[in-house]
Amino acid sequence: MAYQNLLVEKKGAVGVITLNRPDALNALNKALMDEMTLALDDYEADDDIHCIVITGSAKAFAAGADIKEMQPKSYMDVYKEDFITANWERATRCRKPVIAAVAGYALGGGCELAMMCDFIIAADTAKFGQPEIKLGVMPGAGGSQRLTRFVGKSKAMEMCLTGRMMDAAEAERSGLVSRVVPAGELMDEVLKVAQTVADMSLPIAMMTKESVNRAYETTLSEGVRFERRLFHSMFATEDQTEGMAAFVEKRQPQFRHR
Ligand code: CO8
Repeated sequence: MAYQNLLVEKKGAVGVITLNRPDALNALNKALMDEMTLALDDYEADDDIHCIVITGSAKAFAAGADIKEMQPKSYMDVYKEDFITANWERATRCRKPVIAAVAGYALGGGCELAMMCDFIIAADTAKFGQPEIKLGVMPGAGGSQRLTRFVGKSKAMEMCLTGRMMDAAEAERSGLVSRVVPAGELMDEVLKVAQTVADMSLPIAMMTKESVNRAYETTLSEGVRFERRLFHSMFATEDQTEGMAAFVEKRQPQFRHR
């Protein structure tokens, strides 16, 4: 399917989605987010895709929600249309692993979108921020919650109250991104990582992300119980049989994703 605001490309078992509104630094408008929903639906339904990458341009992953689109809206508009929730959280409902590859600005809704992914790999040019307060609003797509869980209260509070940006090194130190790579190598590195994930058993990877995500939703003892039940269920998969047999037989596993 051809999109107006995205580029989609399959690289083996990795489905790449590139935000593509260069004139607006990939500002996230309704049309783009509607397309993102469709693209994620497509990759989720595609048995050949085992991992998804969301990325932007060298200058901007995304400079936030589209301010020009938001500006004329009234309270009644945003309340009635339940602005944001309709399609903004699609990335959080992905069952397949999703990696954000961030170069340049990831601000406001852009930072929030990156944080909805399973992990973030950043170029050394990346800049993260929740500058909404400068517009007379606050984060609205999970930023005040997810940023706080990533970097802790003090830093999240400072960023949300001042709108200051965090560079890639600070983002890595604070646990917002899994690692930082030179800008010119971002996509090569991310695709390598994505391919590594894609080579694992897909159902096991899906259960693993479900379990890690559970850590954000529940108590430690319930999370550990949830993990154990999923762990037990893995012994009903062909891929567990194959993975352990391959280790014992000193060969590479041939996962069949079932
Ligand atoms: N929305 C709309 N257009 C944008 C946005 C944006 N968020 N960001 C940049 N643009 C446009 C600019 O207006 C400009 O367009 P034009 O050429 O037509 O004037 C073009 O992109 C290039 O931008 P700049 O000339 O400003 O580029 P600079 O390199 O000088 O500056 C910055 C880059 C610092 C990133 C600057 O563009 C900026 O501050 N952008 C706004 C950042 C921001 O405030 N983001 C938060 C937005 S609010 C938000 O995200 C709320 C999320 C809640 C969820 C919403 C769900 C729908």
